[in-house]
Amino acid sequence: MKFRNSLAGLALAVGALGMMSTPASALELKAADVHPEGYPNVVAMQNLGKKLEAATKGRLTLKMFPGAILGGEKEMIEQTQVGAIAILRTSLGPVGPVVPEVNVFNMPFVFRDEAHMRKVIDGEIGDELLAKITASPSKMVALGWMDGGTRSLYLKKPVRTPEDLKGQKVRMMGNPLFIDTMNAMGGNGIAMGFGELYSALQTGVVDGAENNPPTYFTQNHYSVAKYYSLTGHLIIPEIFVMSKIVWEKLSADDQALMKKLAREAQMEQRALWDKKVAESVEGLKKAGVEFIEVDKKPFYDATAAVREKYGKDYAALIKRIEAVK
Ligand code: BDP
Repeated sequence: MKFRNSLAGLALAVGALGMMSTPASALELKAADVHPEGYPNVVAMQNLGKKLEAATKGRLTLKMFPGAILGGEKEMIEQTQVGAIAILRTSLGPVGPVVPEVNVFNMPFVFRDEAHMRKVIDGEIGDELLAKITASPSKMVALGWMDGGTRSLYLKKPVRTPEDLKGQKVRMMGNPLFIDTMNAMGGNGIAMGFGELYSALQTGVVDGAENNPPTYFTQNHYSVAKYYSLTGHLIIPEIFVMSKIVWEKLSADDQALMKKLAREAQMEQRALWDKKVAESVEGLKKAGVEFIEVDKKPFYDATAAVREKYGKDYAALIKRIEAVK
């Protein structure tokens, strides 16, 4: 008894003196993103980390691994599932093969525009989808959404109609839904990791790709494919998830704190995103990229079978998405 009391007393004294610089429960969370330092998603996540550190007095910290140093999104999802990555920011695209229900958000032209997408992810449908990911066997806890803007085509030649895509090899993210989308739009969809894309464009392994203005700009893809055809065929939200293995190590209070900070990060990224889109469009124009207005209707019509194929099991959910005004 005496011994225990003196140990407790010692622990108290050491704690009060602030000498326990690394308490046993300290945890460094490894976070990852394919985008480079300075990109809105990366900045929002780093700021979440700073707030987390402040709120827990350094007990929980976040270490960011940007620029795909831990691999492409498919590989990073796998690392998150086994707990090697604690927090991952990823497009919803490569999550589709792991949690099929999220493919509803990955379908071509499922959102009318970005404002529609934002209303959906901010509201109850967005919450429900995050909960579905968390409840699935994916071993990921979905914390929040991020903005991924609108994806349009960029090729080495102007594309105005589905006919212009004939024979063109276009890189898509790794999800059969996107290959079907590109094939339906008239081209040949090629699944390829993000990291391989620049050299594939340069060497002509592919003729083009599709993405939002910030990615097209920051990855320098415009220097090897300068015709940006504004098809707007995909408006894919992005998510950030935590490894369930790591999540379960957190106390209920820490989990609640993470959820609160996640919502703040979602809103912060959005403000940064809008700025980044404007800067990117300006930078692309300055660099001589040709922005081509296209009639979206033929692309919308051409992809009806894709929405039918991937949406047929989720008809009620799609109706609810459409009803969000
Ligand atoms: C970007 C997304 C990123 C994807 C990338 C891609 O932000 O998550 O990895 O597209 O096309 O817009 O692979």
